Amino acid sequence: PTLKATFASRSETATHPLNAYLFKLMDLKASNLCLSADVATARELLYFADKIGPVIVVLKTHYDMVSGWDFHPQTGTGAKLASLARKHGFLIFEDRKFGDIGNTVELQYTSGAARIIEWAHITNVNMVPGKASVASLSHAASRWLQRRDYEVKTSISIGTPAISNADDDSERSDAERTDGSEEAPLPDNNGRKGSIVSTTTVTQQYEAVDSPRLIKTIAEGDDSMFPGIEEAPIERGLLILAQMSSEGNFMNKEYTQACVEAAREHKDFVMGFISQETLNTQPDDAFIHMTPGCQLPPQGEDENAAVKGDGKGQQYNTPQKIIGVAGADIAIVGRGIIKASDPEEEADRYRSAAWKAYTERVR
Ligand code: BMP
Repeated sequence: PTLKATFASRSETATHPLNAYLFKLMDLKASNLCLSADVATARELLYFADKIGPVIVVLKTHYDMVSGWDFHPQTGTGAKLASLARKHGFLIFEDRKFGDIGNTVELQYTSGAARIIEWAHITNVNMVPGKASVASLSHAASRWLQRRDYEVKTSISIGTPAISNADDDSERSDAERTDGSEEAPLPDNNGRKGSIVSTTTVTQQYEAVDSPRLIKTIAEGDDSMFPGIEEAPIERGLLILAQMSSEGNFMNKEYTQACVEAAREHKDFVMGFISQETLNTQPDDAFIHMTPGCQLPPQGEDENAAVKGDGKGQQYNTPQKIIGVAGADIAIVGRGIIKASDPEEEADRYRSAAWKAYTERVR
């Protein structure tokens, strides 16, 4: 039912606020391209986010392959990505593929060092353990939103005690320093502020950090926000991994159908699917579909010629096949862009091919 509908019209009828935003962004940027930023260092990740940001609508991350990821909630890699997302106009999608019992995925989503929920607008789930994992992630997201609302209403001040250990140390007289080193000491029971009590306080204050305000802080004085669109809504969204691009995967029709059912049961949280084709079959299905396993033949060759796999199980289709024939909405491209000799130019070649497939589809 959505094959002929334009992204602009789907923005109007979307049930999920992030879909409404994303479809509008796609229309505005003339882009249905997602960059899969599969790089080994945080430096490269931020480099690509900044360079390719202008031509994409989603930046997909695998934070767990990135070394040098800075976990600081206010100044770390997640916060920097969020700031770039605002500047260039794209959503951040952490391709975490949660796949465990409900209680575990809730904790993995909201806590730990990475605190994915704080910086990723979108994440995804591998529904093998059952539908409960979707319900649990949804529950975790609404609790997170409630806590944020509460914090905004009561305006808890954030403060910076977590990073003020170094300052505390510098306030001490040299005689008090143990070894004269520049390093801030870890909190311990002997330190002036390093008691167990203050460690707990620091943890609580980390808990109180909320990303929209921190994004604003980072972006303050930065008027280069992507023009024509407001900041992304604070809501969080989920994609269900319903089909895979890899050879011999075990996601059969029945499994895919169960994913669709789970999505329909959680429309307020599930934006859509990672799939190889559109899965919107009922009149009121309004899901978005993002498809990996996408490459173009080398420049100068027939744009619609078949592309070989990567020899490690990955299979590729062209944007024309993915968007034009299979009816997906967003093409996800990793190495096709990242490994190109000119990634910026290549990203625009992908954007243009995927957009052409879309415009021809809705014509
Ligand atoms: P590439 O374009 O370099 O092949 O990268 C594809 C990206 O999409 C990888 O990050 C991979 O983890 C992801 N992916 C995929 O390839 N197939 C799927 O079915 C689901 C994925 O998330």
